[in-house]
Amino acid sequence: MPVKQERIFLVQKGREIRGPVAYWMSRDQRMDDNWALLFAQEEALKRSSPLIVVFCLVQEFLGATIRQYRFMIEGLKEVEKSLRKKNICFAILTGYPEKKIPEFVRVHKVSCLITDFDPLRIKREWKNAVAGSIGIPFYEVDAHNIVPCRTASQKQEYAAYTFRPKINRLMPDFLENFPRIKKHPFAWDNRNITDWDEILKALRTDMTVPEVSWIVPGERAARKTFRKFLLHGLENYNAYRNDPTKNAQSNLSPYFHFGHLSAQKVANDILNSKVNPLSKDAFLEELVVRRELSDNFCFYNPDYNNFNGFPDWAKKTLDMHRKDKRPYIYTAHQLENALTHDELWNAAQMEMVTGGKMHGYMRMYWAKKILEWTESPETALQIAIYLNDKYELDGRDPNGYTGIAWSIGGVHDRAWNERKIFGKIRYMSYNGCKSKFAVDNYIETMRSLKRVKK
Ligand code: FAD
Ligand code: FO1
Repeated sequence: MPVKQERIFLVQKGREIRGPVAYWMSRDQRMDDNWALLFAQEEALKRSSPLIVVFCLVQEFLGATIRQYRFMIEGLKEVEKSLRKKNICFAILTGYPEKKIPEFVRVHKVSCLITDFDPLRIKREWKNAVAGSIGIPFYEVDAHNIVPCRTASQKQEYAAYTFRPKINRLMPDFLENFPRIKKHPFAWDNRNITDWDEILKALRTDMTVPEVSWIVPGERAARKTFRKFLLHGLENYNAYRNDPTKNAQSNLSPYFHFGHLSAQKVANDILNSKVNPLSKDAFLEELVVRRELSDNFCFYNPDYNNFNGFPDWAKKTLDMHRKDKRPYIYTAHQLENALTHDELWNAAQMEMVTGGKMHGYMRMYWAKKILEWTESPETALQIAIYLNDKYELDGRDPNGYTGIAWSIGGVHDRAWNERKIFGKIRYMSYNGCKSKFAVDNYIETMRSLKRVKK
């Protein structure tokens, strides 16, 4: 069953030559359930050519540290092993993709280049630069969204309620089962196995943020985590998902972020499960509507990570309250080290710094307080993004830029009753949290976490 046309975007036509087909893997770092890889194999079989998967490792990526690089590299090692069993070569390049990918295409006479869809600015710059330097057909395949981003909507959606009907109408058509990757009949003779120790040693990334041990990277561990959640966690998701004292979230976001797991595969399995419909709907609302709405926002709004990206009503109301007195003002350093007067906020910051994953409910409170305790919305945005991208395993992701823009700039939200500093941006309070969950237990738990050795 061929990959659906709507998932494939022709970046540039190019001219046909003989040679291997290459999948430039970036966002979807997995072998199974990956439309970009499946399309690349279709193209290679059509040309009776070898199939290569190439990954270009950059030394710096949106503030990532050894915590995220280690997680990613462990996942890539597993991809290389799985591909080798299918007679598909995995090549890792180190350096700038704008240079390294065209060089790879030229040296190995690649006949067709495929990459995966990603709305982030940096990725679109990489792709435009590569397209300008190669003369062969170049495709981009949306392997991240169930409904391809360009198909779901041709414009920035106002909110989940405008996006949801479009997704729900299109989803049945796109929720197909994945064919398996075939053992590839044409071998590529330039095989060399990656020296991963060398790769890790050569990394020039921030080594001060410790790796985490509560989650195992890679496709296999992702599937195992999902199966366990499906069997034991999903049932109570609706009841407890907003309670940070209960471990009721799926913990799948690091796997979705690095592409170790297909959201489409997860959605299919959930729809076929016998779990209580309330939890199924609640989870799919997040996994499909909210997650794919984030790609919509980052794809259609070039200002997804700055004040200009906020809706007009939000910019107006925040502007009107710029001069409001701020009872508390904290520096980035004080916030990073959880040195505020608010023990609940400090606990959330510690959860992120030590564990690399803050509870979803706390992320809203956390970001909104940064708006309240800094001198301007621009400073708040900059600090929230900096901390989120430095410490979260799932950071540097459209979900993050959108989640922060929702919290600070009312993106996908509506106006609420006006108040100091926030204007009509939705407010969240310590007492509001107290009415929802056992705040003291959460604070206690985070206090007991070892402090990150500076
Ligand atoms: P679950 O509750 O189990 O949800 C399952 C999946 O649904 C998630 O993995 C995610 O893919 C999707 N999802 C859930 N909530 C949201 C949401 N609000 N928006 C979009 N998709 C969602 N998510 C990230 O992936 N990376 C980030 O850097 C990130 N930063 C955020 C910052 C702020 C200020 C806010 C308010 C939200 C942020 N989110 C981010 C969204 C959400 O908080 C996380 O996706 C979620 O907590 C991840 O944990 P989970 O996989 O256990 O979630
Ligand atoms: N993608 C790449 O193609 N090359 C990289 O070296 C790379 C590093 C990296 C580090 C941390 C991180 O969170 C993401 C990273 N990514 C890299 C991109 C990632 O795979 C995702 O595509 C995007 O971040 C999600 O949109």
